[in-house]
Amino acid sequence: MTDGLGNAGDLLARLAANLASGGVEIVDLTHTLTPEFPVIVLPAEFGQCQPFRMEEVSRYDARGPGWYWNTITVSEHAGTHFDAPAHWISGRNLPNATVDALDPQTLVAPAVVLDFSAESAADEDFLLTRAHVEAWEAEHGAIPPRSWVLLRTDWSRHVGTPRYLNLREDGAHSPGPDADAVRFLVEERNILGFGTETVGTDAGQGGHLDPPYPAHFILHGAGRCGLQCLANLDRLPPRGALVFAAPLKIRHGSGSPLRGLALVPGGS
Ligand code: 23J
Ligand code: MN
Repeated sequence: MTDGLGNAGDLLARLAANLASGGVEIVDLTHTLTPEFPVIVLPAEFGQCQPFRMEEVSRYDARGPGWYWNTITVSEHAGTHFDAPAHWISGRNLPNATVDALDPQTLVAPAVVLDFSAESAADEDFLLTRAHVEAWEAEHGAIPPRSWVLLRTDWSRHVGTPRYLNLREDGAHSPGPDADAVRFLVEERNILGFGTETVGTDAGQGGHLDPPYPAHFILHGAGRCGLQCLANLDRLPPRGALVFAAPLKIRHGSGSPLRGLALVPGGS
């Protein structure tokens, strides 16, 4: 099989050799899943996300002398995780919209990284607009179709501090995209999905935008996916990373915790 880039078998052999030599490096996009890892807090009238739980079954003891294992209880939307289109009402009638039905082809895809960390440090409610995306493209080139668009805010550095959720009486304050930016990415750039370092693909105050939670509403209504609580986006190039983001195959699942990985050119 050829792919326009040469022989695909040879490509994989060269990839394996580059992984062994460090010519290609693997960046872990995943936070460690703990009971303390912050989960999204919705307005009090709604059902809430539960934190991760882990219960020991045995640890080389009377309950199992030669083995260690745990039982875990985990929300589909806790820790670094994947949002499938069926997560939102706008995607409820789409085909293959739950995690078990996603086309595996969508689980490995190129990524672009839009660095708006400075803007997010200056404004905790920073909203990414279409103009911001176009300015990024003027510098780095057009976003390729079927890409993940990852918004770097450096918010992952706040994990373990109150600043991560940044909750106040009026709700959470954290950066995210506005509706026009998401529409542009979906309709004019045909992206696979949108990923963030924060607990949601939407801004903390995204419930007050039009439509409410525009990233969720527009992405999932168009059959696109989300990634949240990503780590190490500061270690990715603006373009050229290849992301492996495969959710658990939960029957009819709306999302899933994830071990996200990115392949990047090494030696940087
Ligand atoms: C449910 C309701 C609102 C939001 C979310 C979940 C998430 O961010 C999520 O984890 O998908 S904003
Ligand atoms: Mn989610």
